[in-house]
This record gives sequence, C-alpha cells and structure tokens, in this order.
Amino acid sequence: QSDLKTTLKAVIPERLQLYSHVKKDLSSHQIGTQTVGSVIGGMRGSRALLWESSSVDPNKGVTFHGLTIEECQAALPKSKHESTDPKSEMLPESMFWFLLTGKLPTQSQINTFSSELAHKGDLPEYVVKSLDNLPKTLHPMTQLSIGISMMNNESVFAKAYAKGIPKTDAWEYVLDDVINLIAKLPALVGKIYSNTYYSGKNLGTINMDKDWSYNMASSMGFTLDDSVNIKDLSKSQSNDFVNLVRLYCALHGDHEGGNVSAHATHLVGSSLSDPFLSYSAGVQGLAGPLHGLAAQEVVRFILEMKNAIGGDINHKVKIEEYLWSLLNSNRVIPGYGHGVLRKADPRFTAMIRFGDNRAEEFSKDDNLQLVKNLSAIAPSVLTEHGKTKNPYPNVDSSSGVLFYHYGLQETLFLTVIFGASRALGPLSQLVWDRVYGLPIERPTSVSLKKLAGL
Ligand code: FCX
Repeated sequence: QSDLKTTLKAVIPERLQLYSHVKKDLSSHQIGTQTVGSVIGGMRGSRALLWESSSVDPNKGVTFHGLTIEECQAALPKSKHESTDPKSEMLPESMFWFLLTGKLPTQSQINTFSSELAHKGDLPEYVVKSLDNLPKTLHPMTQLSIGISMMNNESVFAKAYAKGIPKTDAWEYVLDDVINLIAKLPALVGKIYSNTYYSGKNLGTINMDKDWSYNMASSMGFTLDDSVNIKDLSKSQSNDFVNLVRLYCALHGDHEGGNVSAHATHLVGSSLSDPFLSYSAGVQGLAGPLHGLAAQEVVRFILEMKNAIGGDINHKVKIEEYLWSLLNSNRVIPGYGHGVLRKADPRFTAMIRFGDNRAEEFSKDDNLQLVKNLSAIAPSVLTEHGKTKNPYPNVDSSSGVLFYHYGLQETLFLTVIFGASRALGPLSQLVWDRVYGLPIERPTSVSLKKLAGL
C-alpha cells in the first residue's frame, strides 16, 4: 500500500482553506462575459470549470501544476528497473501522483504505487465474461466504456454513499475507486485487444514486479518474458514499445478541464455518480472523431495519403494537392487544429522526439517521415484555406504512427490507449471535486427564440 493517501491528506487543509476563501470572498467576482457566441459556439473561451492539475496556454501548450512536458520528463520517476536509463520514460503513475497531490513523488513512493496497481490489476470475472459476449465488430472504445461502467459494481464510494457517509469523507472512497479503476485498465485494455483481434487468446500477464505501462504492453502481447510477443518484436523494440506507452500515457493524462473527456467526467461525477460511471462517460466523449478518435483517423489518413501520392513522401506538391482535395471536399485534416492551442502541440513535439531519439529504428519508417514532412506543409495550406484558428499539428498527429511502427496496426484500437491514459487527470480532479464538496453542475439553457429576441 503506497502512502498516496497520506500525501494527499497532507495537502488538503491548505487547499481547502484557499477554496473556502475564494468561495466566501470572491464568488460574485466577474471573470468574463458570456455572449450569444459562447452559447452557440461550444462555450469557447468561457471560463466555467474549476481544474487545478493542468492548464493549456494557447501558445505554450499544456503545463502540469506549472511544469512543462520537458520539466516533467526530467522530474517524474521512471520504472525502478530503468531509473537511470536516459531513454526510459517517466511513468503514468508518477504523472497521476503529481496531478493528484501537486507533489513530485519519490522513486520509492512510485515503486510501491506501481506494485499496488499491479496487485489490484486483475479483472473481475463478470467483466471478462461480459466482454467475451460482445460482438467482435463492436468498436473497442465502446467495449472500453462498457468494461469501465460495469465495474461500478466494485465501487466502494457508491456502497458507502448508499449507507450514508458524511460529505467530508466522500473523497477517500472516491480515491479508493479511482486507484482501483486505474489499476484495472492494463488488463481491460489487453482483454479488449485480444477479444477483438486475437480471438480472446491470453496474450500476457500482469507482472507484480512491473509498472502499469509494462503490464498494459504485456497484456496486449507486446513484451517478451511474460507475454506471447505476438508481433515478434526484438528485445529493444519491445522495450521501446513499453517506453512509448509510458510517454504517451503520461502526456495524454490531462489537458485542463474543458476538453470533452475531462468535462464529461467532471459533469457526470458532479451528480455523485461513482468514478466508474463518471469516467465511462468521459470515454464515450473521447470516442468522438473530433476528439480522441482522431488518433485512429490520423493513421488511416497518413496511409491513404502515402498511397495516393504513390509513396513519394517527400513530394511537396503532391502532398499539397492531396490536402487541398481533402479540404475542398469539406473534410478536416486529422491531427491539425485545436480548440485552445494556437501553436504546434508540445505533446506532438515530444512524440516526434521519441522517434528522433531512436533514429536507427525509424530510419526507414516512411509514415513517420511523412508525418514530419506534413507538419512543415499543412500549416501553410490550412492558413491559406483560412478557416481553422490553429493550423498546427495537435497531439494526435504523431502518436499513432509510432504505435503502428511497433506493430499496433489495428488503427481502431489506438484511441483505447488514449482512453486508458485520460483516466489520470479527470479522475484526480474528481477526487478534488469531492474534497471541495463541489455542487452538481447545473448551467442554465436558453432558447434560440429568446436569443433572437435579444
Ligand atoms: N482541417 C480542416 N478544417 C479545420 C481543421 C482541420 N484540421 N480544424 C478546424 N477546421 C475548421 C473547423 O471545421 C471550422 O470549420 P467550420 O466553421 O466550417 O465548422 C473552422 O476551421 C474553425 O474551427 P476552429 O475554431 O479552428 O476549431 P474548433 O475549436 O472548432 O475545433 C478541432 C478544434 C480539434 C475539433 C478541429 O481543429 C478539428 O476538427 N481538427 C481535426 C480533428 C482532430 O485532429 N481532432 C483532435 C483534437 C485534439 F487533439 C484531441 O482532442 O485529441
């Protein structure tokens, strides 16, 4: 058992004091103007949500409690087996600890926490059976949200609430559920992968001595010593894949509170639905093509484009023509644009750097090269097209082709990894929502007629 709860308990009093002060002294303070545009334009720019673990500056991109991605990569603990390896990546469990408590965890705290997650990593039998009965054609994201929501059967918060608990204790039960949910994701992801693509064969085990990402890779059959290595990876490729899961999941864990998956989790949780129900709502939002599903759309788009330009991945004019044909048929360029960002997504850059740090492994990878060439060409095409407010690459632009390189070529599955990762931020904020005792979220709606009558 890690001392995550004690670490959190130590930071609560000060934060609660700040919250009470803001609530008491600043509640009537104006922080922006609600316009008709924000009502019909997806609340763009309306500051309406409390979110502390991360924020997104249009030009700097995401920071986690004020730290940039590079600062997190330097400060957050890695796997205990690779803590001194410069090519090993920070752990998603280190990112979760940091997002939840605002404190950088020590290596030994993370070693214990990784082990706690592994020991809680087994899927309940009824979940396995239900997933086995789902049609293979059911999108993996739908399977993920079904698997997560049915585990509300395990919710200690729901049971405690039904028995009657003081509101001030709620956060502890929510935290127990959150840790339990995160712990189950590697096996759940592996089970869905195996059922959908490998007729339910057991692809790998949850190793008690390994970290969360290793165990996700293992349960998908991408490791050597305790899984079936279905992709026939070399030791270094398998190690790369585990590090790709670590980096990807740490980076995608949180992206302030307004994106669909974070906001949906927060909204559903505000009615005191337990973390399983709340996050499965977030996953269903992530399954949208304009949000997380762009991860799969980008790879399909890259492969289609490479085919359409006859493999000439360095042919600028052919690439431009292909982009214009897409835009002129009123389709979006997947992996470009963003609701908040107005510069290239630093998460995109971090993923490209993952590939660049493995130059030999990727030297012949046309897809990654095409993604890089595209990032030099698409912004000017989109600027000339004149519609998107952000013509630069977003996080989905580079991640998919890296997974594809190591054999995760079932593109519909890419967003499931995103779905495992995005649990980290929204669920850590959900704990804080209960610490603060935030009320049910209840904005007021207005009719078009009323707007027109203004
Ligand atoms: N290609 C073509 N047109 C684009 C575009 C793109 N990549 N991005 C935005 N536009 C268009 C919009 O469709 C909109 O056109 P409309 O007025 O005819 O509806 C116009 O530009 C203004 O949109 P804008 O305000 O710039 O962007 P939004 O905040 O409305 O939407 C997303 C942001 C990300 C949804 C949009 O850029 C998009 O659809 N991108 C492609 C899909 C994608 O990559 N999504 C992943 C986003 C993110 F990284 C994630 O959540 O994973």
